[in-house]
Amino acid sequence: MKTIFSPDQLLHDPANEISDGKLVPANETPSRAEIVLEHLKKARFGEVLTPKEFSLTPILKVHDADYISFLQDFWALWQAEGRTEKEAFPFVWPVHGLRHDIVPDQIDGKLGFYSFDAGSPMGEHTWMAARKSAETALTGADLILSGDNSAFALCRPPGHHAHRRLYGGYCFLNNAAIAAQHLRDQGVGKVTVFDVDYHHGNGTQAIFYDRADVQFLSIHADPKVEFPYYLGHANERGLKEGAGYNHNYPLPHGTTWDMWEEALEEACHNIEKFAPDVIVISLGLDPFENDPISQFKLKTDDFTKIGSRIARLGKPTLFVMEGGYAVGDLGINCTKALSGYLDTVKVAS
Ligand code: OKP
Ligand code: ZN
Repeated sequence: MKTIFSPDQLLHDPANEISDGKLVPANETPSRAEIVLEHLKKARFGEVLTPKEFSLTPILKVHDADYISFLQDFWALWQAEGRTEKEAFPFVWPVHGLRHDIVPDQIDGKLGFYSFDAGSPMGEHTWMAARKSAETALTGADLILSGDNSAFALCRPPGHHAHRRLYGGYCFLNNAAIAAQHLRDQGVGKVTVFDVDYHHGNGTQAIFYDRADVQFLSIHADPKVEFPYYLGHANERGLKEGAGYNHNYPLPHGTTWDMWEEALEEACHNIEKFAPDVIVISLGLDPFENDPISQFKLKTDDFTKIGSRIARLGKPTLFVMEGGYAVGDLGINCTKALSGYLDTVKVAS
């Protein structure tokens, strides 16, 4: 299995995030990607490629043009306003009852207009890193299109919380959605996006909610008690043509492998019924028991089992990295998921 990664993805390097009423050290750091890379190399896992360059076209299939312009222009606007802080946070949002049909000119108005949380620091190089992260996912999709049975897009910053025109949850461009859409546009008939991150993939769900050509499934902490709070309930099943193609498996804090596996089996059953041509896995490693911001209890060897079960679906599979913040264990957990997949594929063929 080839890995795709660009060192430019490390340029987004926030010092702090807002959490629990204060500025705390950022969780979504460049070291996350570095440790994964290090472990994959140590395990002689396979070639590591740098992503190809893409025009903005495949990104604009998923995100609105004005949102992309905002991400591109953000740093210049921030500086033009005379701000000297290295990171920006929104603090006012056009929620219920406020207008969201007029985009403000001023940077604070724009930050709130294009975000859904205050927990996602944006800095000088965020756009560059996010774009490279998306191109990493796109390159992975191209490997699948050219016949590779699997690929690992070492995406960072992550993507699954990003909506068409909203950033949040450390996510700016929805890498998995961009890859899935690219697969469709290059002629793949049906794509499944299966999100195993601890947090609900609200952005991916919203992007494909009214579509029958892209199935979305997510196993995550119950939004009643966990971020992103306002999406990810079991009764969200899709709209219009997409009715029946969205599946959420919210689980309580403290969930261990036994409960997680039950949801995994149900999800796999629904994937088999859908019979996708390609599967995109939003690979979050944060269901891990020692993750600093998560409250599931999966162990390192459980990631092997996840990879193995995914392999038994028997479809070309693109792994796209999402969350996972126990940096010391992230490399091993990620490697276990991918080798669990590969070892099972090898036995089967
Ligand atoms: C991104 B991904 C903790 C604040 C958590 C948002 C978490 C985003 C997770 N006090 N803020 O899904 O791993
Ligand atoms: Zn997560």
